[in-house]
Amino acid sequence: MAAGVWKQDTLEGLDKGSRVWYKASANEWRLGTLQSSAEKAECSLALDSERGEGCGQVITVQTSLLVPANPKILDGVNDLTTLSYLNEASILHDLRQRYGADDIYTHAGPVLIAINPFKRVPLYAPEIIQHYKARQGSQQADGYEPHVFLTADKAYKAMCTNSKSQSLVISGESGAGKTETTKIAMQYLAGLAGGTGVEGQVLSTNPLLEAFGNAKTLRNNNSSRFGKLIDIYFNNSRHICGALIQTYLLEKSRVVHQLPGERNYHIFYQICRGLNAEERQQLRIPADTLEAFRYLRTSGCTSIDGVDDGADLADVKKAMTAVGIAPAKQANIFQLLAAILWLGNIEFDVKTDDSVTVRRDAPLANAAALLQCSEDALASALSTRKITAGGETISMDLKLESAIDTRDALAKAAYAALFRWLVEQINVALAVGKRKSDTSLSILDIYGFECFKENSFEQLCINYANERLQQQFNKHLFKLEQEAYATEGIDWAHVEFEDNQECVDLIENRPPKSVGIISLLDEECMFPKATDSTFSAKLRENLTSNKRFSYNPKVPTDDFAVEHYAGEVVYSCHKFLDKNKDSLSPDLVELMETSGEPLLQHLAAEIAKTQEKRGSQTVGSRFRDQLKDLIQRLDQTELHFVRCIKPNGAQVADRFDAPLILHQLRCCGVLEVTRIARAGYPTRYLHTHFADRYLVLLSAASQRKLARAPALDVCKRVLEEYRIDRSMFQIGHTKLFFRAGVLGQLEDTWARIQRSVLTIQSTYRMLRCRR
Ligand code: AOV
Ligand code: MG
Repeated sequence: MAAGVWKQDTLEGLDKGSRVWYKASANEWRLGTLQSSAEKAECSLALDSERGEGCGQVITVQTSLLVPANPKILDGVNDLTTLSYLNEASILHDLRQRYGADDIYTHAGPVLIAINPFKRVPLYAPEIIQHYKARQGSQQADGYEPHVFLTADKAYKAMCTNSKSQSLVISGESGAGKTETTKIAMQYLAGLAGGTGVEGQVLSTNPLLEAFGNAKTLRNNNSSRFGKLIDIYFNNSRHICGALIQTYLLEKSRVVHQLPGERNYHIFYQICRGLNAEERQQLRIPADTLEAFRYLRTSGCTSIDGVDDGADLADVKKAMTAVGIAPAKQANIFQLLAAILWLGNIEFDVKTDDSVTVRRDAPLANAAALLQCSEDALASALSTRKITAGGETISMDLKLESAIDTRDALAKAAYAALFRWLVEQINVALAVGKRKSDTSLSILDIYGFECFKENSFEQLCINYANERLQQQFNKHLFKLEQEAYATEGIDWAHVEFEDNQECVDLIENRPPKSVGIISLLDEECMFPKATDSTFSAKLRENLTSNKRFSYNPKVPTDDFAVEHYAGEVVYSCHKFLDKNKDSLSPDLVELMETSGEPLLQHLAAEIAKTQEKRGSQTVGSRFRDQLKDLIQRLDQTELHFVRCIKPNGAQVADRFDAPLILHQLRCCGVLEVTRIARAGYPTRYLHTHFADRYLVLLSAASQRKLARAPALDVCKRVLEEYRIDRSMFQIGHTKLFFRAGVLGQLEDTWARIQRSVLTIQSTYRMLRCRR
């Protein structure tokens, strides 16, 4: 066994008086002091009086439920790899201590852990930015407290030094703090590499995209309902010169429906509350009540504690102006939003033959006026569908459910198109100096893993995205690392990690290799007679052999369950087919195209173009392709991982819900990452590079002797002359592997020699000049 790492986490050598953690229940650890030796199956333990009930109590416990605790001196260390004993209880204890002191950031080796404080913490002042900005070199991070600033700084400086693109991959479950962390990182980069003015525009994208793409969910009052990758570009002098935003699958069903207690997209409430009387009148928005609108009313929640929607509108308008959306265009946008709200209020009357007519009242009149189309055209687009059969086009009356779906489809399509258009506008504005630069720093902020009482197609997509990211995390921090040791023949105790390949396969496998949820869904979407129930039956028929898939045969529903890396989620198949097809009837596109409103007309043209481009590709398979692209792009960069942790489900400050946190730490592999980092050898050199670089450090005699020797001999001699401890390095077939921090002494000496060489050279030049 290499490095003796695992031994340290056993009870070996612990005796009476040793501090230990006792596993009191599945998720609860209690600190105590051994009152007897830990050699027998049971031992006596005095529970620590600092915490919990039963203070000072002495109990008899099973020895198998104990793990060693760290000495007090290690309480609250800022890198988990420095703990002497590495076990869940110790990691949790460390994070608890730090969180209690508002030290929300902690290193787990190469990964930054960020615990959401749910309150303002004094960690982001300009002086603190200055402090990190002053950090020298791309490697040296000693003496700096863990911080997103530090992680962003490392990425930036690595980019400057190696001219290699970097990415910050920020993950964590819904409400864990990804979006805030992204903004903090962007704020740091703007402070570090601003100056061109573009950085202000880059920052402005945040309030804008949040207004249109974030909403209150049961997990997070400001939940991102789209994924976002922002590439920030730098010019030759390494200042921000442009950016490019790519977004992923906006949850558009939210425009027409939200779970009780959730809200629609922020922007709707912002315009209702923030526009002045005159603007509201023009948009036909009633003065006092959002309850007038079905799309805002039915969830029973229209406000968020501590949020002033009206005031936020001012920021959104400012942000729009900053990215070049002029006030006239802004008015168009608001008009379209108001139209969507009125669309939602349109009612249908059912005739005796079950078909419907559109009720001719205020909602229809208002929606038509705002969309700038005739009431008749709108009514007919919502209540009939043209079908072509045998070369003849006939108009068919819709039944109530189809008419409602059509109305909602129009609202969703218009909103989604508006969102895409906004992103486009932002990208045009930010493309300023983009092409002049070859390296970028990208930040990924997607929707976090989520599990509600009811989960649908959207949750499957969101959780699938998280599953892919978890896989990438595993690959970079476990697989590649350990494979490198294996191919180099390094003595290494393999660290097991939770591989989620099976779950990724379950979702994305496709024929001919196999089938997965998306491919089966696509297949069903091609059958005209298929329903959500036939889809559910198909899943059960084909996927039961995958351990990650299950369903409850006793309950007569179309539900199925997926065991995700972060826990089991039960999905309802309801509307899966429709959401995957996402078809928009040509009648609706035509209606939009004939609108007198220029923005809507433009959006209609875009919708038509996109539909043509996508052909029959479904939402699910497009999303799968997008994720594949995303992962490939990230893989080409140097990755920096930030793991956000949600400390409690109530979204409140100063509450450390240990079981919840432990669950997240377990799911995302923090314990294993720390183990690998601690046991690992993060610094590597090819034999030849090491020999070339450090030959000059050898004594003159050794240098002469080894002038023509193989590189490895030089390496060995350097290690020997500098007395590098045998436990601190390993020699691989082509590379040397060092533990963190070992090369400091060699590098210092090397730098000193370089300086004296330079001094000698310049003195020599000076003397020559004088002569
Ligand atoms: P998320 O992005 O991870 O969830 P957010 O970044 O929106 O989560 O964070 C949720 C809330 O936590 C924010 O609105 C803040 O109130 C608070 N918060 C997070 N980080 C900080 C911080 N560093 N300082 C102070 N407050 C913070 V989701 O988008 O739902 O997956 O889909
Ligand atoms: Mg978010």
